[in-house]
Amino acid sequence: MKLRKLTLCEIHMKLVAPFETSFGTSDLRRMLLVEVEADGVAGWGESTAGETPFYSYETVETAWHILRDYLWPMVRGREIAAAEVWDLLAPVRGHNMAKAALETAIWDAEAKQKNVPLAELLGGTLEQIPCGVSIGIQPTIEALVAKVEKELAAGYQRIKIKIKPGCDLEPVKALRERFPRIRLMVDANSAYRLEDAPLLKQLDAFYLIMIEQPLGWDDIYSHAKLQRQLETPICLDECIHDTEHARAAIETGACRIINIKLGRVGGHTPARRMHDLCQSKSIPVWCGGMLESGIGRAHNIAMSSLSNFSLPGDVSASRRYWQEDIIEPEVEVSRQGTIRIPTAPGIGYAPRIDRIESLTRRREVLE
Ligand code: OSB
Ligand code: MG
Repeated sequence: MKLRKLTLCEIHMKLVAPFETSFGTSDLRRMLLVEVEADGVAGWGESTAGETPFYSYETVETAWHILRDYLWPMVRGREIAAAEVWDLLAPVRGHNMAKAALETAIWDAEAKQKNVPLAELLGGTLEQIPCGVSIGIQPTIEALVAKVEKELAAGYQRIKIKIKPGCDLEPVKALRERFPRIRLMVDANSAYRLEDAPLLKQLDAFYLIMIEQPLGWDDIYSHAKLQRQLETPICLDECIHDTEHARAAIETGACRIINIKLGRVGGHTPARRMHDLCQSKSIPVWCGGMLESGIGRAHNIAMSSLSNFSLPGDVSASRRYWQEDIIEPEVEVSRQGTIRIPTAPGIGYAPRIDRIESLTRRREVLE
């Protein structure tokens, strides 16, 4: 495919409810969408960079700069296949969210050009994927219990709650008393230190399926020390930016599960390599979420069709995030808590161009 044009577009969308994590609260999302034109076919991608540099160092601003000034010039006008893009972008260190926006858009374009679903082009074999939900920190235990009740009634297969120091043992204990049998996990987003091991050890009493990223965002070594002290499996998110990090974490025993996010690892090619490595080492993976619009969500669904995505991901219905999404149809979850992999070509959900235009605050066309 020859890549001819890249459109960067920043949209603003308000979440149906604010989402609180240990690093802050998200309410109005700023999202960078990209549309690539390859031989007359449009492919869409989303950078999951946030408004602030608190989950990772990337933001909408850095992603825009890196895409316009470095990544697009590396591929512009070239005749390439989607599977070659990741390696071409290698001279830029890091900035995986910026890379993923472009790389995933090119995969969408290639799948559309070949008239196959993206999941199939990636080698995915699952026809439907198991879904969980990620619930932000709630003002009260009652509010939390009510939220969990609602998500379980909707069919979701596992519940993840966000924790932070001072808001950890109590909510977990309350949920375990109320829901003794559900698949429950917590995500600390790097809010603890190795010295907190005795506190984290107390979580073992609640047979969580995992504790996600308790320690430093870039600190695999301390997680290895912590995992030796815990029965609960550690799942790494923030720490794992590429396949070599995954290998280091697995071989040092820093985690027993890995959360794969397209933005954090840089796109479908690196995500698939990480998936394959984990599979060869019997480490299950699941697809993380970044409060994406329908475009990013559709890419998450396609990626989750790979066979080692055996645990429910943070990929849930559009309506949990948005009054109205930017894709048609919206993402829906069955009563069994699954999403069916779409069969239409590419990401399989059509971008609603008029709606995207009305949400756009900034746009730049690069040729
Ligand atoms: O750590 O998984 C995370 C949202 C923003 C940043 C980081 C994380 C999250 C979530 C939300 O947990 C997952 C979702 O999209 O529902
Ligand atoms: Mg996480």
